[in-house]
Amino acid sequence: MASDSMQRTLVLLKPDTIQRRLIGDVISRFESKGLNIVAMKMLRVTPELSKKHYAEHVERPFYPGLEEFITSAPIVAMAIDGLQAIAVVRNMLGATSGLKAAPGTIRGDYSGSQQMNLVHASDGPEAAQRELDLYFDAAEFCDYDPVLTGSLRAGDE
Ligand code: FUP
Repeated sequence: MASDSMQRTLVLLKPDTIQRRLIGDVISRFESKGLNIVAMKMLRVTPELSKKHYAEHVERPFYPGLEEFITSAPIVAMAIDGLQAIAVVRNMLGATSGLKAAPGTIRGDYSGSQQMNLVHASDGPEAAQRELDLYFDAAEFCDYDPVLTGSLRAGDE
């Protein structure tokens, strides 16, 4: 990653995205924004992985339902690079609940649920590192020079 403001974030397309056939629509938004997908795979979240991923929520009353949901069908995990990618992607997702997320955001446009909010993204640099390590080995990141970069932003950005 080139500049200081380049970041890598972990994005999960949750079981509702897969069940509703929205994988393509959601990925398309990240591509259209100019972000770079540098790793991607489909997997089934186990209860063990769910407890690691949602460690801060394990004791919360909503956790059992959240685990049941996140393990109910496969997910798609992605590593996404871009300038300020952590905040940019979070803003693209919108508020946690689809009932509150603004129109134009992914959750605002596609979700009417607090739990089934389609997409997860890391909420800060430490979370991104921890979560990328949970889902990907170092060898799975496919860094490359995106040929469109010169048409997506100025050279000093
Ligand atoms: P976010 O960072 O936007 O993904 O949201 P949180 O870390 O606050 O919550 C993690 C997941 O728990 C969310 F995707 C939705 C789910 N959740 C519930 O199902 N019920 C709640 O009351 C709060 C969160």
